[in-house]
Amino acid sequence: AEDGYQLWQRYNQVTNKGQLKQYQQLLEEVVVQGNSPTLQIVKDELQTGLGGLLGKTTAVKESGGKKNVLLAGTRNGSALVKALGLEEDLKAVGPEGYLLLSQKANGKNYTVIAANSDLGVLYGTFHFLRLLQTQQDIQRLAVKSSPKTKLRILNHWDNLDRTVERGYAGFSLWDWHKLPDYIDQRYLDYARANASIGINGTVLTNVNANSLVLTPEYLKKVTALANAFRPYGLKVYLTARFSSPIEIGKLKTADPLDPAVKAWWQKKVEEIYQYIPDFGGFLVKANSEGQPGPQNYGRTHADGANMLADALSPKGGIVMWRAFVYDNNVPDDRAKQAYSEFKPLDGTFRKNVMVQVKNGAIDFQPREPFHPLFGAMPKTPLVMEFQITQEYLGQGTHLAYLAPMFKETLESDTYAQGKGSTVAKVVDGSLNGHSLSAMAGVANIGTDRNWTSHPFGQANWYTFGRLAWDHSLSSEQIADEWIRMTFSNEPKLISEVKNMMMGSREAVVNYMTPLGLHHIMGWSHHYGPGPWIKDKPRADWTSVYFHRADEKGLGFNRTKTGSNALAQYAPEVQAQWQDPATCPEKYLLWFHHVAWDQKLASGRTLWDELCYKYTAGIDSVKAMQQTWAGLASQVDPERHKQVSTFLKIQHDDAKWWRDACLLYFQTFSKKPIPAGLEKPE
Ligand code: GCW
Repeated sequence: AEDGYQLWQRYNQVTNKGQLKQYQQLLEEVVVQGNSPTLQIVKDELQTGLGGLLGKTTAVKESGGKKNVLLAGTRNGSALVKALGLEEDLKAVGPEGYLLLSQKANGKNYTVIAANSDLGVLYGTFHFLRLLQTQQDIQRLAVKSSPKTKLRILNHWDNLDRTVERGYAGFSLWDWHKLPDYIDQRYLDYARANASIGINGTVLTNVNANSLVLTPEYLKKVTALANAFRPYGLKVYLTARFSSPIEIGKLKTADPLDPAVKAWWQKKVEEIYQYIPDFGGFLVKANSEGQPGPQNYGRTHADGANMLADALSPKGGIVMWRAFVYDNNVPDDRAKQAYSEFKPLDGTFRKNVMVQVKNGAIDFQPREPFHPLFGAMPKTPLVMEFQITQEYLGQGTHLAYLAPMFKETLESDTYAQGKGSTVAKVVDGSLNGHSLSAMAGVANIGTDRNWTSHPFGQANWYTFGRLAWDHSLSSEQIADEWIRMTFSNEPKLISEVKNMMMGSREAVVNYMTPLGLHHIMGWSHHYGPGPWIKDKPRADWTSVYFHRADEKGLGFNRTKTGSNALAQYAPEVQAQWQDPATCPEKYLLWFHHVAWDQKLASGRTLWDELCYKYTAGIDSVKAMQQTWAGLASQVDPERHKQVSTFLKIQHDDAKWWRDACLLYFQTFSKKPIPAGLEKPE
C-alpha cells in the first residue's frame, strides 16, 4: 500500500523510454572506491536507486572493466577519481560541495560524482539520483554545487515524553524509552531523507527545554542517535535550559557570571563531548514566555550566551541564542521587543554565538514583513528561523506550500548596506563577511506513517533543505523536483499540482489574515479563527490587540503616530511603508489603521476588499479541490484520498474563517457584504 513513507525517495522506474536508454548506456557499471560508513551509504543508495530507476540490479564495484562508468569518490580515497585531475574545481566547492561531470579518460566515458569529503560524495549522489528521478539529460554533466549556508538545521520541538510542541504529525520520532539499545530503522530513514536535501544538523529537543536531557542517562540515548546519524553528516545539537545548574546540578543559582555556574557548564560540556565528540552545540530560548534566563539575575542575553559559548568553544561547539523574546514588564508593541533587546548587544557576543531570529517579528504568521533584526546586527551572525510545521497555517490538514513564503522573506531588501542588501545575504553571511551562517527550520515531522500528516507537508521539509543549501532556487523549481519525485513525471500532473502548490500559501493568507492582518487565530491552539479574543493576562495574548478594529477602521498603526515599530527598519524601508499609499497592500494593516471607506488599489473600499479577499481564499481552495479530483487516475488511491479529504477540511475551514472574521469585523464596519459575494453564515 502507498502510505507516503518513502517521501521523495521512491526510485520508480524511469518512464521516459529515451531517457531510460541513455541512463542504461551511460551507467553500464558503477564504481565506488573506499569503505567508510558514509561511502557504504553511497553504495547502498546507488544500488537501490539505480536498481529501481533503471529496473535492473546494479552491482557497485571497486574497479571496473566496462566502457561507460559511473564513478563516485574523493581524490584522497579513490585513485580513479584522482587520475581525473579535478583539483582546482574541487577546491572551489569546499568541504561539503561536489562536482557532477561527464568526462572522457583512458578511452572510457565517465560520469563522475566527485567531492572533497565522503559526505560531499553522498550529497552529490543524491543530486545525481535526483537528475534521474526527474528524468533529466545526463549526457554532458557540468554541475558544481556547494551550500550557501554552512549549518542547515532542523529544530525539533520534541519533549522527552514524546509529545511535540506544535507538532501535528503524531509523536516524537525519538523513542527515549528504547534508547540507547534499540536503533529504530526510522532514525536511519530520517537521517537519509535529511542527507538527500543537504540538512546537516538536528536539534533533538524542544526550545522550551527540559534539563533532564543533559543528565548522563539521557546523554547516553542522545549518543546512540548521534552515532546513528553521523554517517549521514547529521550533527546533533541540544536545547539547554538555562536553569539546569540548579535543576540537575544542585547549585543555588544559574547566574551566568557566577564562577560555580560557569564551572558547572564547562564540566557539563566536557562530559557531553566525551559522549559525542562532534556535538554541535546548544540552542537556547531564554527569558521568553516564562523560560529562565540571564535576565533573572540582572544579566543580559550576551552574558548568558557568552558563558555557554566559552564552555563550548574549546570543543568547537556553537550557541544559537534565540531572539524570540517577550519582555514581561514593558507594555510596548510586541513586534518591537526582539529588536529593542538585541540590537544594542550587537558586537558583544563571542565568535561562536549566533543569534537565531524568526522570519518575522511576531510569530510565524501566514505573512509577516521580514524581521527588523535582519540587517540591524552586522557584527553578529544571524540564524534564520523558519517554521516548517504549520502552527498558524492550518497545521496538519491544510495544503500550504511554504517555498513562496520563505522566499518572500529571503528576497526582502533590508537596505542595511544600500539597495540589494537582502535578508538572504544577511543569513548566508555574505553581506557582513561572516564565515558562520545558518538556517533553522522548526520540523513538521512525527511518527505518522507519512512523517508529516499532510502528504504535501513533505514538500515543506524538502523545501527547507533545498533553500538552506541554495536560497536562490525558485519556488517553482523546488516544486517541480518534488512533484516529479513524489508523484510522477507526467506533464499534466506536474503542471496542475505545481499550480495548486504555488497558489496555496496565498490562499491561506486570504482566508485567514489578508491585507496584513495577523494573530487573530484561536486562543492558544492557533488553528481556527478567533479575532474576538480579549481579556487575557497580557494584552498581546489577545487578538483585539493585533487587529485594532473599531468603528473607524482596522489595523495596527506602527508608524510614528502609533507604536513606531516601523522605525526599526532602514530609512528606505520606512519611506516605502510609512505611507499607506505606498505601503504594499499585503502589509497594509500590519503598519496602518485604515478607514473602512478607504479606497485601495482595486478601487474597492477596505471593507469590500476584505470581503473579496476572504472569498478569494475560499475560491482558491475550491479550485484546488477540482484540480485534485481531476488527477484521480494519476495518483495512487491512498494518497489521493487523503489529500481529497484534507482539502475538504481546508475548504470547510476557509469558510469558517470567512464567516467568523467577516461577521465579527462587520460589527465594527457596519457595512453590508458587497453584492455578488456569498454571504457568511
Ligand atoms: O510560535 C510560538 C509557539 C510556542 C513556541 C514559541 C517559540 C516553543 O506558539 O509554542 O514555543 O513560539 O518559538 O518559542
